[in-house]
Amino acid sequence: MVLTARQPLTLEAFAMARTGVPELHEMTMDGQVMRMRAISNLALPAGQAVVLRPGGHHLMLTQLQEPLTEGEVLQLTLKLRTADGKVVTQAISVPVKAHMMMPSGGASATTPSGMAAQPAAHQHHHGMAH
Ligand SMILES: [Cu+2]
Repeated sequence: MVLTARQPLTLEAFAMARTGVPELHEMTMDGQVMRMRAISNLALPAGQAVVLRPGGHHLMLTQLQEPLTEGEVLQLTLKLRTADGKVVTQAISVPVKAHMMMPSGGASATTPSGMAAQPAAHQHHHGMAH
């Protein structure tokens, strides 16, 4: 997923209906070992495309109540904070891909929050080793 903010925003949280504990994660290499950790927020500088993907920053969907199926469209709500401290929310749709790692053109959406979202599959099950 590529997020491009028109004004400086901070992604603080997100929500999805079927997810128990949605988390923002980042992955870093620690020597030869890929590590994943939760982060409290992610800066989205104005005009800069921030890529969310496996291996980097991603939205982690944990404690899914049912498995994701290819072709379904997830409805996520992003909680963002503006530079002057206001909270804005943005609904985005993310199509589920078979392998969850394939890039996707996807639909793009722009809302009054000044946020353009280009969804690509980025969510993964919490079964991965980390
Ligand atoms: Cu993760």
